[in-house]
Amino acid sequence: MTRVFVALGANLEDPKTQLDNATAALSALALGNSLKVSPYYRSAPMGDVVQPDYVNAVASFETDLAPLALLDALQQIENTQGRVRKERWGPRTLDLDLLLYGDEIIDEPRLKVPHYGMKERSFVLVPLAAIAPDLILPCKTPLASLISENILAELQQLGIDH
Ligand code: A4P
Ligand code: MG
Repeated sequence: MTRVFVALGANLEDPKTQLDNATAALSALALGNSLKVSPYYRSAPMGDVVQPDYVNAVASFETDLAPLALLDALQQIENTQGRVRKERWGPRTLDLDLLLYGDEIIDEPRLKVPHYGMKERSFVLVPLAAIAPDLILPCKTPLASLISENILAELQQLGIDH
């Protein structure tokens, strides 16, 4: 049994309903009542594609599925909710990214875990902290320090003379 974390994102066709439907589908994958879902957050689109704002969240649950079987299940949920894969970083009805699979580091053609973008994305880190504030990543970095680093990266510190 492994605790996993999944990022949810949607920016087409009533994103909030997409996330409601996705969390209902994830609860069917979760062992017992292990599912936790963060609040939903509105975020400006990352990247250069002009597209609507996103609604983002993070869910966590325990599973007996192996990593690739879990990826298959997540992609099945995306497909059921009308996901059409077109341009990279383009708009989507639902994106489910596997952020963490326990403490495992996975490097396979179809699956890289931890998810490559998670450490730089406030719309992932903040919902993650809402359900797992004390989380430590497999690289041993505490989630809380990643959030501080992200905030600092967005602010430019001036010199000390003032
Ligand atoms: N793949 C490898 N590792 C993973 C993993 N850990 N989880 C492979 C899920 N999939 C993984 O993904 C492409 C392939 O990545 C999959 O077939 C799988 O085998 P995809 O979901 O088909 O394509 P994508 O989502 O367009 O690409 P990608 O790189 O996942 O996009 P991102 O990085 O997820 O960016 N702005 C805001 N504010 N909020 C967002 O949620 N999301 C994106 C998408 C852009 N801008 C955004 C947001
Ligand atoms: Mg994706």
